[in-house]
Amino acid sequence: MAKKKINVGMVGYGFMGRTHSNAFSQVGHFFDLPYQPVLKTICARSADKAKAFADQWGYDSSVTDWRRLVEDKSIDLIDIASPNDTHLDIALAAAAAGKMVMCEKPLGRNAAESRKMVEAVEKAGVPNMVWYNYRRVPAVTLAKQLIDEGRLGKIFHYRAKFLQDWTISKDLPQGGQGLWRLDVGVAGSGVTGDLLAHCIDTALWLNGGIDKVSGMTETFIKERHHNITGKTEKVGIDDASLFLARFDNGSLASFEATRYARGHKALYTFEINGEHASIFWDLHDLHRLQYFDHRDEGRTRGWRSVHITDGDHPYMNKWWVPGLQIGYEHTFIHQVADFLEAVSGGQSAAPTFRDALATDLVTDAVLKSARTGQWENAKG
Ligand code: SOE
Repeated sequence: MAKKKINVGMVGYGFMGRTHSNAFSQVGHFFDLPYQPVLKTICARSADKAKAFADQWGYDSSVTDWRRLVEDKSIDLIDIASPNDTHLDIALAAAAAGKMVMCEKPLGRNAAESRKMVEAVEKAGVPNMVWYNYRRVPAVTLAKQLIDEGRLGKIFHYRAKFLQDWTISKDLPQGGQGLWRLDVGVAGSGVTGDLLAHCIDTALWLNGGIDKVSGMTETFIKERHHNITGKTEKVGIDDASLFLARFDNGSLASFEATRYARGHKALYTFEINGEHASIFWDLHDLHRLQYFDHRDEGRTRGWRSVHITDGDHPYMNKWWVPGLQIGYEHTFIHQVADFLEAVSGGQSAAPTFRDALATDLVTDAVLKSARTGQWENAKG
């Protein structure tokens, strides 16, 4: 049976424009879905770059103003993969035009922006989703299944970190393509919104709501050359951000993110300790889930390193044969697959804009706590 086409208008052609475009292109090859995404129009500020991206990825056309996507009646879905300061206006206009909306994380530069976006998509009743892709690493999805089945028992501890090292040089400028993450006006915050947000999204999904946080941030390099203004300017982002948290289920947590951990490129790890069992996961070894179960027979009890490549592991029956790994880009493909499945039932797929607002409320609370030195409410 012919599949119904979903015409995609993509805003942004950077790292995330590529991961999303790849996901839309690949999903129909591996997942049997009622819908087939079509790469219709790419939008980027530079006409040449937009055209080159369209040619490379197979978009039908390119434009330089995202409003053209919103006005285009043939476009069903607008995907926002442009810098954080563009998310709000595009999402509001797309929802008002009745388009489905997907948005790269973090949803807003702060929770106030995210709240407006949630109101817009809910008022319009349009399917929506935010690209917190790590939920769809098969090992992470398996962790969710094990927790939901009660295998860990009561959870005592949640520990997460996301470490990078790419901004240590004081000569690295802020602002502009590739470096807007260092410009607070564009990004909203530093590692809190960029990296901790991933850890928080996963944590809220796996372990439930966060009640209170106590945070600490630091900006190690105070001034940097600004690529747009051409001047040396104060750095407004947090370079490192750490916080303690209490979850609603009574568990205690610690979170850490930094771009100053020399030797680490994208070391996202989490460990969860429960009454009966513990789980550990590491993005650098993403196809493995470490699992310890105290109920195992004592003489052979120990940490198991489960290779998440078998057909009964989440998503893996869509890929190769048991034992063969998949990687980072597949998490985005899984996300599109789940979204299209949800859309066929008139639903959104998680994390929805509302789910992502919950993450932004936590990141806002962490930044506030870092300023006040107090524990802060993480639910707004
Ligand atoms: C930052 O370097 C970054 O690209 C984040 O923006 C992504 O969300 C993360 O997945 C990898 O690191």
